[in-house]
Amino acid sequence: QKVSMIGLGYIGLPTAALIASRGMQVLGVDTKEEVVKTVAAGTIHISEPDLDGLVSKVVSSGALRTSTKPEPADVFMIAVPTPIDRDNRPDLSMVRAAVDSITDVLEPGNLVILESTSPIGTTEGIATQILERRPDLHVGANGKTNGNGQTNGHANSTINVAYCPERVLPGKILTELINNDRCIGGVTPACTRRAQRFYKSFVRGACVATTARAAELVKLTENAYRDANIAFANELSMICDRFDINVWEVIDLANRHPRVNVLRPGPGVGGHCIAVDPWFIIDSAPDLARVMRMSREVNLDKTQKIIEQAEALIEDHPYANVACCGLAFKANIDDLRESPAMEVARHLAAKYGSRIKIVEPNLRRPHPELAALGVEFMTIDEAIHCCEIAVLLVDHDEFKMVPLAERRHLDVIDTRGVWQDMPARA
Ligand code: SAJ
Repeated sequence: QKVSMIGLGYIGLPTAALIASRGMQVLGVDTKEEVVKTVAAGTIHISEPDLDGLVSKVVSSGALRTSTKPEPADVFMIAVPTPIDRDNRPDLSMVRAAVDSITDVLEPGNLVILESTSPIGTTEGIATQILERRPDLHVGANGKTNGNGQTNGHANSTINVAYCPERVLPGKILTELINNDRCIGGVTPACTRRAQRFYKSFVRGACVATTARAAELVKLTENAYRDANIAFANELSMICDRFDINVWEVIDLANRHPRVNVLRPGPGVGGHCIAVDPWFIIDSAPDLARVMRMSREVNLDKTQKIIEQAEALIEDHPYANVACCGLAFKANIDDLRESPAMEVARHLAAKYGSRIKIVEPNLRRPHPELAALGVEFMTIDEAIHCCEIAVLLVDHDEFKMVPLAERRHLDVIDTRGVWQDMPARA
């Protein structure tokens, strides 16, 4: 089979490389010339364990090629960004452009799969968009189909359109791509069956059939559910703060109940999924998605609360240097997207300038985001020695390993509960 992957980002590139390693001919398509050139040279532009070796192997064997323009293929997979705009409304312009780019090369029998996180109805919209420009085609109609998923009557003009969300965790993408269960929803049952057969050729997890609309909502539900659970923990941390109760102890004790599992509070929720996806549901049903909206608001408020706490502590110590420990959106990665830690650091750096020292052990210099902060970047050991205040923003392993004796002198705001052995602040 020939596969065209539209979008060579965090999901598209690993998926393209994995499929290529399973004996399929893959064309990776990206509008960015630089990405196309980087991958064509067998190298990668994102950081993900083991991906460099796999890409280099499939490029040198010829199984993965790249281009800025799609070519005819059997399967077209779309994995482009679906961000939200300033009003928290989904921006589907990249999906629409991707569909436009493949419409002219589509041939009967082709399968078009959307993997990008998308609002309910997007996949049906893709089918409509294609048919508007290609009235010669039909989308796998319900009814009797032959062995190829093609509907009798339109056997020579049928294409299939389906949605199959990615659900992989950054840092474990290659393993999770193979082992995670997938939910697959076609715009018709025939489309679902065709897409299911495709995924079964490289996925070890179950490939469960559903409708396109349900599959779209499944993906959004997973991340909205996690956002709501984190919001509960963050809300609890703010309540504990008001009553001067240790939130980590409360959670630890409450979680001893067999049916309670409170997640961990933090400086807010980051990453390109959990902080974004709930808005897709809220935008579709603003009158009904009340818990989801409130959860988003609580998690955003939590970042502001940490900024206020840090400011109050810094104002109390006018000559103190301040270590901002961690910038990534979660532990042991270098990803700064939507990172609440970055937001706190940016704010403090703008207000207190050279008094702020930044520690992010997972980022190599030079990094444009760091340069933009305009403050000194140092190791955790250096920061601890030159600072009197520490704002711990990410639970990186490097921070967990600092012994109490070395940080006893610090005034700490510990947003992740990593340094709970510190004596209480006066
Ligand atoms: N966080 C907390 N407290 C917790 C757990 C997480 O504050 O107890 C914060 C993290 O620090 C981080 C944010 O939440 O800022 C998100 O981190 P995460 O590890 O929960 O999730 P992501 O964004 O790395 O990946 C999620 C995953 N979704 C779910 O777990 C439901 C992943 O499976 C998805 O594939 C991914 O989103 C995606 O691409 O949608």
